[in-house]
Amino acid sequence: MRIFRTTQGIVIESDGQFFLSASSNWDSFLNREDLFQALKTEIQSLSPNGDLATLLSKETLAPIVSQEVWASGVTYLRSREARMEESKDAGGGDFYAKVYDAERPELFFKATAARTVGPGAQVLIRRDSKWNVPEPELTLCMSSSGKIIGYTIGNDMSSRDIEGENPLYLPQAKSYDASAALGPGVLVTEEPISPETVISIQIKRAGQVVFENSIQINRMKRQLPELASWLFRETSFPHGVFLMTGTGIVPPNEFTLAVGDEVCISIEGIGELVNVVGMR
Ligand code: DO4
Ligand code: MG
Repeated sequence: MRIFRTTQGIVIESDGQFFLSASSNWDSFLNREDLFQALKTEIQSLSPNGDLATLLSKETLAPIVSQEVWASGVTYLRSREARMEESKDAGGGDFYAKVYDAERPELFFKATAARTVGPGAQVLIRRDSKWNVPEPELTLCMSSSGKIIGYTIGNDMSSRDIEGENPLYLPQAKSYDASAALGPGVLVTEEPISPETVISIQIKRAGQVVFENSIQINRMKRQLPELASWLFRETSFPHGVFLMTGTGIVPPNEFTLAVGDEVCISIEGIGELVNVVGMR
């Protein structure tokens, strides 16, 4: 099942049928340990409405209201390699090798809802950066009790020159207005997502594909419940939280995003998150 936050209310999709939920409060709707069962029960009392499919293509909002967005880093070998290369002049490369092998993962605060955009909205690159990339990441949706209740697509927009200059600049490289995109909806499953699930990204410039790649989530060094349980150590999330799980796809070093690029990230079972790159 998938759930979508839209301008017209909360839409539940089940087996290709669309239902408008009776609930209008995203925070309380989402933050339920038994979300899958609750959705199954709710749709029994609702009538399917085919018009909602059309609504979804234009009116879907980021699936976030009061939740925070956190992110994991250096969870795939490709991310470890890329960070070590970009920070070699700063002598920071060693940190990335160490965190890849350490028991404690890298976890960082990424964004509030106000700095997160949804499908179709602009993601921004910083004016003071010359090297920017999208990071396509499977994103966990977790309840306040720490349970993984669903999955969405995340784009952890990153300024590689700022991050590479000094690891202490990470918050500036990662967290700024419209630096995070989430959506389109949240996939809610009874069983954990399959490790064979593929994440793909395609970047188009003036209609031409300038970068594309894919990876399976089983290439991740860490387990999803492991990342989830580290996040909840000594930290509470009264409305639940989104956790980006790191990127396994980094474009070659000569690639940087440009204003007007279209970034399309897809994850099997969840859908497609499309955003255009802008600058203020
Ligand atoms: O350590 C820097 C950030 C890593 C990250 O965002 C990733 O691996 O996805
Ligand atoms: Mg990332």
